[in-house]
Amino acid sequence: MSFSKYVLDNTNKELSTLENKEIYIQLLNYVKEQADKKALNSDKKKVYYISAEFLIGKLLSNNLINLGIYEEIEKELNAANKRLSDVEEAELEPSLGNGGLGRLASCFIDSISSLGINGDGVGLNYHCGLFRQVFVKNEQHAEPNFWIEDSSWLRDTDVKYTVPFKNFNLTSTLKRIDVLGYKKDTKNYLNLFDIESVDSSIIENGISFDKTEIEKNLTLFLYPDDSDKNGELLRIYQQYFMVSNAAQLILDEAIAKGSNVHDLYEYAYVQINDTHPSMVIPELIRLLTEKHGIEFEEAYTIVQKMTGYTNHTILAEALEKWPLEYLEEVVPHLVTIIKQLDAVIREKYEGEDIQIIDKDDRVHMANMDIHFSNSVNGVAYLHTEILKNSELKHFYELYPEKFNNKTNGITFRRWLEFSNRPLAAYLKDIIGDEYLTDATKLEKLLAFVDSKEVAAKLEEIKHENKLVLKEYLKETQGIELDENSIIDTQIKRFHEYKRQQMNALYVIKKYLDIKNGKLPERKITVFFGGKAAPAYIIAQDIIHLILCLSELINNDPEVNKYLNVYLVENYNVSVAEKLIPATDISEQISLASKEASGTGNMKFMLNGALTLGTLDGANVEIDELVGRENIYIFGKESDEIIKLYETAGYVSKEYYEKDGVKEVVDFIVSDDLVKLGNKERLERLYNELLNKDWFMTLIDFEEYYAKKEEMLADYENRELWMKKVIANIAKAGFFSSDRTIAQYNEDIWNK
Ligand code: RUG
Repeated sequence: MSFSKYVLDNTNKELSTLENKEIYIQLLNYVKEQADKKALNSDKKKVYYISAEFLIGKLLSNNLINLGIYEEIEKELNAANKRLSDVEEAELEPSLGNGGLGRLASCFIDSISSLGINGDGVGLNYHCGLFRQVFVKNEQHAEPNFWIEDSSWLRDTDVKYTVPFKNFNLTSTLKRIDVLGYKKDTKNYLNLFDIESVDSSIIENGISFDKTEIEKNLTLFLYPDDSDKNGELLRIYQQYFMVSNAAQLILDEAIAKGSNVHDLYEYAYVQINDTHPSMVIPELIRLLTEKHGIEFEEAYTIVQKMTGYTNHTILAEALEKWPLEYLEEVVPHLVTIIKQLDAVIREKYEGEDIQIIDKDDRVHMANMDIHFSNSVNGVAYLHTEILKNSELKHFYELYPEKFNNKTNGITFRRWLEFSNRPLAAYLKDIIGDEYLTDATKLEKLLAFVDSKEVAAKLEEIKHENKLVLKEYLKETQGIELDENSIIDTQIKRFHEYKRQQMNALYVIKKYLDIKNGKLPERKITVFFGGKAAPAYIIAQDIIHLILCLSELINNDPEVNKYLNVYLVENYNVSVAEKLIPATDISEQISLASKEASGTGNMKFMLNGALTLGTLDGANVEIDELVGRENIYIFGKESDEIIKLYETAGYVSKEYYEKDGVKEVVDFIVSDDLVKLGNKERLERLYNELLNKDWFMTLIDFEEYYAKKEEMLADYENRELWMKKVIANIAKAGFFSSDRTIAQYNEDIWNK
């Protein structure tokens, strides 16, 4: 039935008479009905991708594309004088994720479904999710981000479990979102556990609330503040709730399919995404022993065969280590199991750094994962090598067979087919549409590297995307973009290792250059986007610096003809979908060795932006694929950086003293800037850069500035630039998450 007919039958109204929000709700129901006709994937073995976050983005268009009805719906809407892009605006973006980790999980469930693999996501249904970012007086403020509406993609189920905590039990409810594969007859689910007693009225100003009221706060926020003990306890409550539900679901589904539990590993595989779901290991063992009467040794052997751990970082602070006494306060029944697992390892292996419980009675979640799973993977080639050769060296020596690399990927359905429709359409014209299911087919584009016609058309598309971004930013953020400027974008969580502060120093240098009469050939617009964790002070200070710079520069008539700087508010998937297709320069400037992979780098390259980056994470693979002539690499390499950390050999002052660096860093505390901002914040950041600079901002600054200048000069050679653009798009196929998932499926889930 056509959509207009569906609308008429359901509302007695013509499509043309409905408001965009009403059309959105009709489309939501229409899609759900189509989804109801699809069977679930049903292979004997099912994959459970457990993750604290799923940064799924809006689902309407993604689902229309995957159902293969996007164009048809667009046509019907146009005929009724409506625009699908306006209807898309009526959907609130789900707030279930934070950054790359959560977006990866979302690309993965899309690819799992698109490849027809039986595999679900499992997580929590946070009502306010990650905070909404607002800027007040050039500072970040956090507000709750309510995103669940009466009509939503969430579906109720009657699945309920009892989750036991030390002092009380909680009953869960399960909500589900359909995960439709690309043009598939089958589907999977994203399972999101929740509690009925959640109560957002306990939120006071901003995002603070009573952290001890677990029955009311458990599923309010993703990553609630954990800077005090109650915050850490709440995280443990959340994590255990997530994995206990997951474990019960896994067992129920396997038993329903005929498992006798001794063979559970033939029915289920659990991918542990980072350490947040690590307690699934002891929880499964607990259920197997206590509920199903299996001996402890057999239980952990079963669990070992059916779990794999993905590491996403080498930063020690992100590898969770829970104090045993906190676990005792929340889940004493799990502590018994964890101690038994610790004893098994202590009996077998010496060496403090590989033990599960350390001498300070902290439980190293990653260590438990590595011992009691059968696969440990990094997320890019370099990252996995660093894990094997340095961070997890002792484990690699024990279990070389467990270690493997799975370079991240992105789904091209969302990051090309939806977010860059003009490019996707043009690619189909010249190389066909096979790239949607076999991304390596993008290489056919290499035949057009020297084509002036293709170059001209791609330039036209970039300009068109800049105009779309311009309209969007004007409406949503009040930003006036100059569509004729070069767009240089750094969008990612705020963290010192990602070095947004180095980019801010570049902006200062450019500002000073312009003031001194050294004018850029063409106007540059620098975009930043991202949130800083509310307890991460220096990251907030970096945001403050950028907002002050933005105010100073954008209001200076001498400068704003040549340079604009914006930090978009509340950066999210929807903003990324507009920014990426319009960008020329992709900033991937982390301190080498620290960015596990990055996935924004892949999205930009696919959308025809050139990378300005260090040899870090997946940049290394981009460099190899496109060749050094098609990428702008600068900075110290990972080996050198790792050595500097080992020898404490970096002294930021030595770099600060160099010509041209001092005046740029000093500008942070100049009168010009301080009068726009908060002196304490700017001084703290300045002192941090001078006296500590743990993530070595200054070590690469000069090279970074020079490389960016080279890039801006190259941009003026349009023929040369467009050749590089074409080469980048053509080589992006490797980074399809379909490839990544096919590798997980073959090497880990069905080994
Ligand atoms: O920082 C990493 C990114 O490099 C990576 O691309 C992404 C997906 O693998 O995961 C990010 N990440 C790591 N997010 N959180 C963590 C540590 O908890």
